[in-house]
Amino acid sequence: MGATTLITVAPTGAESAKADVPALPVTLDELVQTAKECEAAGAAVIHVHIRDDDARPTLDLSRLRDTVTALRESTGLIVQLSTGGAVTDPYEDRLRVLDALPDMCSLTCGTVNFGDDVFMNPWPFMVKLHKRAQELEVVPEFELFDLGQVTALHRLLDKYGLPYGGHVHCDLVMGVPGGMPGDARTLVAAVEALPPGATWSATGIGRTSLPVMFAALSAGGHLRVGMEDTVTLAKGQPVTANAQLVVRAAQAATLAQRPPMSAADARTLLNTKP
Ligand code: KMH
Ligand code: ZN
Repeated sequence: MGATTLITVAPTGAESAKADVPALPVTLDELVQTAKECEAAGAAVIHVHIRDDDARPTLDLSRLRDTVTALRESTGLIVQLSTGGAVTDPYEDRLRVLDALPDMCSLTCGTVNFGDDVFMNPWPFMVKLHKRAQELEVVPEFELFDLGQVTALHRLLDKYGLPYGGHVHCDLVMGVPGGMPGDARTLVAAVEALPPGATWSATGIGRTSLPVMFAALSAGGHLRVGMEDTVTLAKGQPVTANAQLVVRAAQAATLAQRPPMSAADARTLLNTKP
């Protein structure tokens, strides 16, 4: 098998309002439909934030459980629940997300300014998430918004050991106002600092989406795309379906001679629970 590219789709996020972005999938039906389209377009992992009946971000456990079940019934995608939630979510709710027993969870490796807000991830919370994910056999994706967070990841692994499955997978989240910029030289610096043997994807927020995608492909990385991270294809051209972003990523990966990885191969790479 030749080299392939793991594509993660992050279809919803917690930041955009449905009223502003009508194509955002916010109901379970919309999410499942999006997931099917994105799987057909080449995604292997889905990074999930859910909404309540008023389309506001929620970490309601029973909704999360229903979401995991529905995505597993309708797709072969690896289901990754966000433990980041919205910037206003309390730590206990974010930790409880793991009780929905997804295949994967996000685990951000430090606090970062997040536009006008602060995304809080203090060390004791990181440790709690890491230990709970080990206990429940959920594979974390370590989210890195800044170079200092790479150092925190090393410290976490040194002190508390490898995650469930024994493999370290990271996602560089670039271009957040307050985090590392979305450019090639920063991407290379972050990748060079990762733990040996780690695999990684990268995503660029907003207008850094394409530069980060091309930098990641040329540096041998994987890709994350989706309306959580960008809601336009180009200036003045709104995304009308997440699958458009996945199709574009799959085309770029194929052009780079590393076509999309199947979900089955991604399960083997990430060592998610069978
Ligand atoms: N919504 C952001 C505050 C994650 O999913 O783990 C955090 C976020 C990261 O989206
Ligand atoms: Zn997220």
